[in-house]
Amino acid sequence: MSIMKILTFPDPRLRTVADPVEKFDKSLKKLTDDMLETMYSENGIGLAATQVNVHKRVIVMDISEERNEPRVYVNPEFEIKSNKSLFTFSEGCLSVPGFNEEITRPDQIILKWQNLDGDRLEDEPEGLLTVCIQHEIDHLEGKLMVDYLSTLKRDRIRNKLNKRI
Ligand code: GNR
Ligand code: NI
Repeated sequence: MSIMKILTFPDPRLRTVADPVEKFDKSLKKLTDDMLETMYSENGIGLAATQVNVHKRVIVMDISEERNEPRVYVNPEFEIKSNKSLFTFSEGCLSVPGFNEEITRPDQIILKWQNLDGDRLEDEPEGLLTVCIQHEIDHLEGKLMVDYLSTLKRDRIRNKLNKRI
C-alpha cells in the first residue's frame, strides 16, 4: 500500500469531472487500498479519487469511531428523495485544510453504487453518511465545499491557502 499526495484548493485538477469505472480489476482494488491508507493517514472520514489526482468515479469512507469500517463506493450516484428535509453540518475537506464551514444539504437521498466486484447496490443512508457521500460525489463532479460559500469567503480561503506554500 502507499500514501498518495492530496491536491489542495485552488489546484485546477480538483475541477476535473471523473470518468465511470468500467474495469473491476486488481488495479481498482489497489487504488482503493491506497486511498484508504491515505485517508486514514490524514484522519479523514472520506476521500474521493479526484483528490489524489485519479479521475475515476471512486470514493472511500470510514465514519466509524474506531476507524475500522472501511467502505468503498464505485460509480456512486444519488437521487434526492425529498428536498423538504435539510441538514446543516460543519464540513471539513482534506483539499481545503484548516477550514470548517457549515453547509446545508438534502437529508433524504437514495444512494446507488457498485462494489469492487461490480455488483450493484442501493441504500438510503442516514446522518453523517448522507453528508459525506454528497461531499464525495461533489468531488467526482469537480465541485468543492467552498463552492457553497460566498465569493468573499471563498476568496479569503484561497488567499490563505495560496500563502501557505
Ligand atoms: O475528513 C473529512 N471530514 C468531513 C467532515 C464533514 C463533512 C465531510 C467530510 S469529508 C472530509 C474528507 C474529505 O475531504 N473528503 O473529500
Ligand atoms: Ni473533501
